[in-house]
Amino acid sequence: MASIKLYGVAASRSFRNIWMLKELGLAFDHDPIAFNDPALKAPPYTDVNPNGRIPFIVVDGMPLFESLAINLYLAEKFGSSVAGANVEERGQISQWTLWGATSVETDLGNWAYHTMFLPEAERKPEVAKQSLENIKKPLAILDGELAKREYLVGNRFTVADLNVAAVCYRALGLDMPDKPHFKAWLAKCWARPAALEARRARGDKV
Ligand SMILES: N[C@@H](CCC(=O)N[C@@H](CS)C(=O)NCC(=O)O)C(=O)O
Repeated sequence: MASIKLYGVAASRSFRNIWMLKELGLAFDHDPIAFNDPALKAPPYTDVNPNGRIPFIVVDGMPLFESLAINLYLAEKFGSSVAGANVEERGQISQWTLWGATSVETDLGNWAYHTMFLPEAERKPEVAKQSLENIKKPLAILDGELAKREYLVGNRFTVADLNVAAVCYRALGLDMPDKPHFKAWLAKCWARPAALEARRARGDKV
């Protein structure tokens, strides 16, 4: 059995990896260090992740950071239908993962920060408005693709769906009647038992 230790409180991007670990049915140790814990910026943590950020993971002695890369690795290492079945599927899985990270994550995060997370005095309505405007186009593209197929790659749930749905977590709270295929896909991904476990780990009442 592999030795797996995940670092990072569940109420952070670490919950993406908790979802994947649960999806794969893997047992793991968990150090729930918080993103604002000063210990994260010093050894021994920086010996494993020099960025001083969470999440990171150590699998059989091999350290890895970047939440979405960790999920790609876990899917490959531990097999199952969530991994790409061939090099074409692996290419498409990388494509969607990088697309999520570059086309959606920053704007959706800024929208959430400036509508929910920052203290009210620090929220900038113009940033929230512009961020929401920016994500309309990529989410419309996703909606269009999901009108043609049930899942992003290979007609089954894969790590591509997991990574993009995880990046789109905050969109669960957005009302988007003009993007029905995206909404239905997002709800379906997040209704998976492993996804619900990950949300409960971060305190969501689901
Ligand atoms: N692209 C990285 C982002 C990592 C990241 O920024 N993590 C946040 C928590 S969700 C963090 O550790 N913030 C603390 C800091 O930046 O000092 C990933 O997906 O893992």
